Amino acid sequence: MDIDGLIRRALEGERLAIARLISVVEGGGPDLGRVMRELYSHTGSAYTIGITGAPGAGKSSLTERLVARARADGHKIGVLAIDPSSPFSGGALLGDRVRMQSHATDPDVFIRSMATRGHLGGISLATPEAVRVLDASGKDIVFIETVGVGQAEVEITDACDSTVVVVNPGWGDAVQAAKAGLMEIADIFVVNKADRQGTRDTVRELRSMLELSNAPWKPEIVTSVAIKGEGIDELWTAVEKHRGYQEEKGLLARRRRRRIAREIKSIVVASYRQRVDAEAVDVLEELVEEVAARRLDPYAAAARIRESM
Ligand SMILES: Nc1nc2c(ncn2[C@@H]2O[C@H](COP(=O)(O)OP(=O)(O)O)[C@@H](O)[C@H]2O)c(=O)[nH]1
Ligand SMILES: [Mg+2]
Repeated sequence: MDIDGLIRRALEGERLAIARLISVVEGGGPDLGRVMRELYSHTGSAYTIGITGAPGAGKSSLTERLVARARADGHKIGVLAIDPSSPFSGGALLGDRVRMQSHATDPDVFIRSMATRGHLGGISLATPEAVRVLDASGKDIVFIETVGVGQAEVEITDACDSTVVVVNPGWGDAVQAAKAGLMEIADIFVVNKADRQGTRDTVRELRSMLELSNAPWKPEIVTSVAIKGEGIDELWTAVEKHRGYQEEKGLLARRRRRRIAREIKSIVVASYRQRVDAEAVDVLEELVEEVAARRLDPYAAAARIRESM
């Protein structure tokens, strides 16, 4: 199937075409620029919700419930489960896929686990591109599940319209979330596995940490038992409230502009890296000799490469 055909069919919402375009995005191949050019004018209606937290916190279970909740309101849904730690495995998230199977026959739910195969900009560039494919294909809510450890992961979550941070009851979970840098990016906290002991302590702990912040939006704290579907309505309401707040105050537009700026810069950096890798090979070898022999310092060598490009 040629790219134009794929794009046309993806715009009509056809699953197979959507899946294949996301693969194009993951691969970061030569068609990427064209795909983005064709799709971009069809995007802008999807609202993205990041779900992040430690492995096993219940992100997938919550996402599955949220999908059902959002479907009840008639939303069309995309789900991206990001697993940057295993770049070559589609299989790592098999468990997730099995769990998400309750939506498998719903044509208005598209679920996909993602890894960066060859994408130069890494997962932090591939993810917004995949979101655009879903957006252009008519999905108006996109959930992005990612493990909240590591810089790339936090970056991805930070690039969503609303960010939900999942923690579990138990001494120190809130502290761990804070250490991972999740305190700053959380718009909503959910203490999942509230069927376990210590839920109230964790809520209290989160609340006292949040008191230190003087940001205008005070993140809501919700409790849930994802496996029983408890707390899902409250969580969804909290997300919608955050969305409403941002839209009302003009914050969503500002957040998206910041994100666009960051994305453009990442694309430039990625393309420079590609050029340096491709074009500087020969001259690099010579320069290494010069630098090793102390005839040139590394900064001067870098300047020569820049001039030669
Ligand atoms: N007791 C309890 N277990 C849960 C709850 N939510 C999820 N789990 C279980 O926790 C495990 C990890 O859940 P999963 O959704 O895969 O977490 P993820 O790694 O964050 O995506 C699974 O065995 C779930 O069945 C909950 O509210 N209570
Ligand atoms: Mg998961």
